[in-house]
Amino acid sequence: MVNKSPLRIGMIGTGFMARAHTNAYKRVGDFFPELIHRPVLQAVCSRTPRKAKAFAEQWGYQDHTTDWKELIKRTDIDAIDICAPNDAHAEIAIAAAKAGKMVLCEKPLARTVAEAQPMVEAVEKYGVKNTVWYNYRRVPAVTLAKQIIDSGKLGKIFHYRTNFLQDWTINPDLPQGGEALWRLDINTAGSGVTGDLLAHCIDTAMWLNGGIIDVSAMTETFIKERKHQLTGKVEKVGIDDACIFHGHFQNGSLGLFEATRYARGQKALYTFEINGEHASISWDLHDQNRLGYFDHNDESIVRGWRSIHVSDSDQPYIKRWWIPGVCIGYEHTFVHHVADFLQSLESGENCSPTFREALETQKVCEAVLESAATRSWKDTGVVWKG
Ligand code: SOE
Repeated sequence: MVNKSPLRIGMIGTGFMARAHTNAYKRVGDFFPELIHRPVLQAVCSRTPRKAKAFAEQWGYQDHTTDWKELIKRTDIDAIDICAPNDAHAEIAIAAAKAGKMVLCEKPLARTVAEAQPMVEAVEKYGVKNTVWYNYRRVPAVTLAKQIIDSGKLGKIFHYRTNFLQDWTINPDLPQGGEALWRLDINTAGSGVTGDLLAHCIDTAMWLNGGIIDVSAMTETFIKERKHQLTGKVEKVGIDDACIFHGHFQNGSLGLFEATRYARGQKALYTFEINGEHASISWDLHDQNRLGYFDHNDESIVRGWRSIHVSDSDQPYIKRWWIPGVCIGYEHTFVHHVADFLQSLESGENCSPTFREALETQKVCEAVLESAATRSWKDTGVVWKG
């Protein structure tokens, strides 16, 4: 590492997201060689000693521990990456900020707004760099959608329609809780699809189309009771299995959002379509390198939906990778996020979404859950500067 400034990472967690982030730390220097900072895999933490050791050996962390507090105290760590379940985010993030560490937190920021608020205050009070891993913003086609919208090509926006559909919890015999299934346990996760899936849709939507000001929602829990992994008892399921809401954006457009884990056949079908006065855009995670684009200004005889293969060097992030026309994938979104984070250390800018921006997504999630519980419209209280 010639003339590079190490950014020593303390990773908390060893699951799917810890792998995705670690891969990004390892790859970023090769593909963004001009960046001054280079991640160094300093130490990884898991409550299970065997997992901590195995993860460190497999992914190349220099050290491992079972105690996140010890990790945060270490003077040879610059940044804490929180890939632990949602109920651990607040305590770890606040302690890390107090210790002067940068904090990169997996989404959603927290379980509730009340939990998220002091996290924002802590990173701002202690002046530490922070970001939340809403990775889909950094799919090149999604970033291109942002550029097109910001250029004004769509004109006035009327509609924002989005889905995140999965099918992995249909089986009623699936237990809740424990290491693999904490997303089904209300105490650990905070909510079901609203915090896990709609949070992505809301983050992308507000980034592309501005703040969501009010919502009217319904949620459903299809399987009412499941055995809990930790207690062995059949317990009430507290999470939302499905959630549908609509609402108004600050710019006057209408939003329609749906997420479920009960769409048989859909594994991670995240889609959005945006309809403007002059043009429309559509995107689909299952075909993530393509962006649908319809321009009403096209000559009428050739007017129609274009399917733009976002793989050319003048499109976002693409020149970093291979040759025009070949594809990149899911893992690259995390590499792009790390690259932008490292760039923000050089420029002094924030790396979006910051904790403060992610708090706005949290407010929408909470308003959605409250609206569903009370069967009434709720103002979100979102402050969106965009
Ligand atoms: C849930 O299955 C999940 O892994 C989410 O937690 C992620 O945030 C989403 O990107 C894919 O689905």
